[in-house]
Amino acid sequence: MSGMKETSKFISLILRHKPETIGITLDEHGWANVEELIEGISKTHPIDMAMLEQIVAEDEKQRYSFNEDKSLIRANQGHSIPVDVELEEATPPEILYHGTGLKFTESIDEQGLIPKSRLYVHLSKDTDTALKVGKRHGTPVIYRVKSGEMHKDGYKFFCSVNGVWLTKSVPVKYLEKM
Ligand code: HQG
Repeated sequence: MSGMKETSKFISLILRHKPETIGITLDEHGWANVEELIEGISKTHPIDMAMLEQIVAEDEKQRYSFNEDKSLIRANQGHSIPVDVELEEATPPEILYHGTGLKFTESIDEQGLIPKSRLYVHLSKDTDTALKVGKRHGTPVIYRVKSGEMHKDGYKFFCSVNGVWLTKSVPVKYLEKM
């Protein structure tokens, strides 16, 4: 991994899962203080404001956002710690996709999709993205999610500012293995 890629991965860990690793905290909306973040990260990873700005701007999934004056930064989604990133509730497309690993399918076919360590189940707009997500867990399997029907039945959906669809859980009856 290049220096910058590794620093970016570390930032994701801090802003989504373990801010305590560098002795910082996130506020209720998931914001970290940029100065504190840079100071904490720089103890183990190369980072300065210019590099942080580049990471935020060039991240291929647009994982992070600054506030207006760039004094605060947060991850747009993907958290395991309970923060409210002010997700926008939205009407999902009729079908969304979920990529997972073959090893999880027996359990999913029994229980449906649950968020596991994260706050939400992550859903993808297209099968290409779902395939990439699934490959992170070994042999990929894609489920088609009847999100339109779920929404009609009263389930809430959110779309993060970087375009990831999120929902609390998906019962088996809305799932179809592809
Ligand atoms: C599975 C990455 C057993 C679920 C990606 C998944 C995504 C079950 C795994 C984002 C289950 C959790 C999230 C059940 C769900 N029984 N297993 N009942 N229900 N699972 O990593 O969706 O690069 O927490 O299928 O691109 O893989 O980090 O979630 O396989 O958008 O920005 O439990 O993370 O984005 O794994 O990935 P994860 P995910 P970043």
